[in-house]
Amino acid sequence: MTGAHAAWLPAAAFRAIGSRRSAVHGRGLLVETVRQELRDACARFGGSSEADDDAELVLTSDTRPGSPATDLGPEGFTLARQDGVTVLVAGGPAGILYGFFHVVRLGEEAFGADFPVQTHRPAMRRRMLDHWDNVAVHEVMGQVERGYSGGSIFWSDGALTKDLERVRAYGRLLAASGVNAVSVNNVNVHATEARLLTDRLDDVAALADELRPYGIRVHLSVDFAAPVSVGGLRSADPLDPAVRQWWAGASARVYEHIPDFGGYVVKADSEGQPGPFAYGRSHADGANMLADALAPHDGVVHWRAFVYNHRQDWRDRSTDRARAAHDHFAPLDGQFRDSVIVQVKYGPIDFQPREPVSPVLAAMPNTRLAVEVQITQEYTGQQRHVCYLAPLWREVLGFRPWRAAGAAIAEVVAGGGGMVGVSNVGDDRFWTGHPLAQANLYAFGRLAWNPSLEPAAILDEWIGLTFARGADGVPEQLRRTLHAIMDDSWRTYEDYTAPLGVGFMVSPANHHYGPDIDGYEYSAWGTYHFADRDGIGVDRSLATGTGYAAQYPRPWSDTFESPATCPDELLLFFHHVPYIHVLHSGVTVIQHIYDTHFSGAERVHAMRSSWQEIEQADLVDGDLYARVAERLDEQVRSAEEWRDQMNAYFFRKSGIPDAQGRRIY
Ligand code: GCW
Repeated sequence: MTGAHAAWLPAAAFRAIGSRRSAVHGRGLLVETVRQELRDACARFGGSSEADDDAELVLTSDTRPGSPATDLGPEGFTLARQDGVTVLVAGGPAGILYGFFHVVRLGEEAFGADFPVQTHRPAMRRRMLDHWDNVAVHEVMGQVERGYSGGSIFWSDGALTKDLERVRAYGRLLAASGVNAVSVNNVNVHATEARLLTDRLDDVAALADELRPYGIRVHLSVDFAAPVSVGGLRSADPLDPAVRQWWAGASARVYEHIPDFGGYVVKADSEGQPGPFAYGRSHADGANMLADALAPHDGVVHWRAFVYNHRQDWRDRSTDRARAAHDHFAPLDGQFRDSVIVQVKYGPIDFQPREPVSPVLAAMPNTRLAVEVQITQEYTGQQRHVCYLAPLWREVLGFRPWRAAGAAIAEVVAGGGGMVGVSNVGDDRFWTGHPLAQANLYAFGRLAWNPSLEPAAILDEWIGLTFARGADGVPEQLRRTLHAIMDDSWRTYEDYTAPLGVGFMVSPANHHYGPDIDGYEYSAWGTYHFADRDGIGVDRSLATGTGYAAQYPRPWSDTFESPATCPDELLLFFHHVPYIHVLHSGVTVIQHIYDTHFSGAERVHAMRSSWQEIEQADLVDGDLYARVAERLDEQVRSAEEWRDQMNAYFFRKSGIPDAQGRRIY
């Protein structure tokens, strides 16, 4: 493996375990993985990994029916101090694996005399990463669609990567964060990638072999039209018996190659991808057909709800992209097979830094739902900007569509399809381009495992592991500085980009980077802000707008319906208001725009200064320091560009000066 950064598993993180005597009981692949981990750690730090009688750490499982560990499920475990020994009892081999990495995370703490009993089990059974990786470099999208970390770690030059060690190291990192499923190709399935399902199955099997020892199942994005594009049939109609038979045969072959294959991911009738609409069939027909093909093998279908008209006429004010997923999917509730997971983007539009939580997540009680987030920072700074996303995801997971009366989103998806994140990893030495973006990948896994973790606490774990040095752990100054830079970086990003939930305003060039306020205003994509000389925002109320607000259950539909009750941060998503509209915060919309853009850009300057202090104190490796420093320079430049374009644009539209008389161009 070509010198990849250790991320959150540097050797130093294994000191507490590696310097002790330990024993692991049990058999099977995952237990062997842990055994090898222990051996490696002990070889480095002088402990012993086969200390049967005098172990200080014992890892075992208890799968007898009715035992407390079994009740925790196959991935759960308890951890306790018993007579001076730290004992981990898991509900199965996977629990030993996750428990082991939990002990790594705890370090010395796990061996303290007053260590309290802990029990852990994942809130969500499905914790999945989608890679938008292409096997063959795509002429427009490159190798990784919306990838900001170099090429794919799975594919290179149209073939399987030669660096399978790197794939294994990735699996190891993911297991240590809690992820247990990976889809290895782009949801936009091009010609070469469609064949992963057929004559290129060996490649997928090779990836599965590397990821399996870390408890990760491999999934594939498939072309809904595969019976035509690779199967030579004339139709892909989901109700056509020949088509159904084709999928059954193809799926059986997949399982011959990969017995623990996870299932299919499908983007259908979306942004030009084929789907059941071409045959006059519903999305339930399409998804169920695939579910039936996978049923004998216990696989699942992740069917994406990201379906909308991407050829809209901007003149047409009656079509609202935000409504689309709910309009298409809510009426289908109850029609999907149990092995279909409807995968819903967290917001109704497209991974903007601020969107309301998708109402689809509250509209399908009889369907297994997964919430999809974007770890790769397409709209949040493209791994050139520091933008720690856990606070955003935490808000989504904690949102209660029925207020106190009902479940939070985390509970809605826990019993169904769990959480899916679009991966931010590439073949870059730091995995994620921006080294601090590793925290987003780590936080994704941790939140999918336990959605009630605090973002700052997750960040603290990540810092403690990633920057572990000698026996003393992480220098306090480094810890403090990283929190200062990262904790609120999402809100900072929100502040200097599109205001109050209105979204987009990014460059419509294929990259989506940097400000272009009217870039999408007259486009076909359905993402408009409607700024004129008097005001800005999209009227999505039921009374006078597109009616989107009414897609929420009460009382949220009422809350969003009126500007008087709509939360400030979403005001322009739901309403078109005058610039002089006074927010709940007490300032006008126009003054809010000026204030947040000045203060946001200023905070980015402060982030850069904080980072510079790290160098003076020599607290991180030189190349990591330099990579972050270079990206912070770009973030400062870009935040100033955003600030100046936004302020100038809205000053020119409104003619209203900044109350504080700051410089507007
Ligand atoms: O955010 C948009 C991206 C597309 C992506 C699409 C999707 C994979 O700009 O690149 O396509 O969403 O989620 O399917």
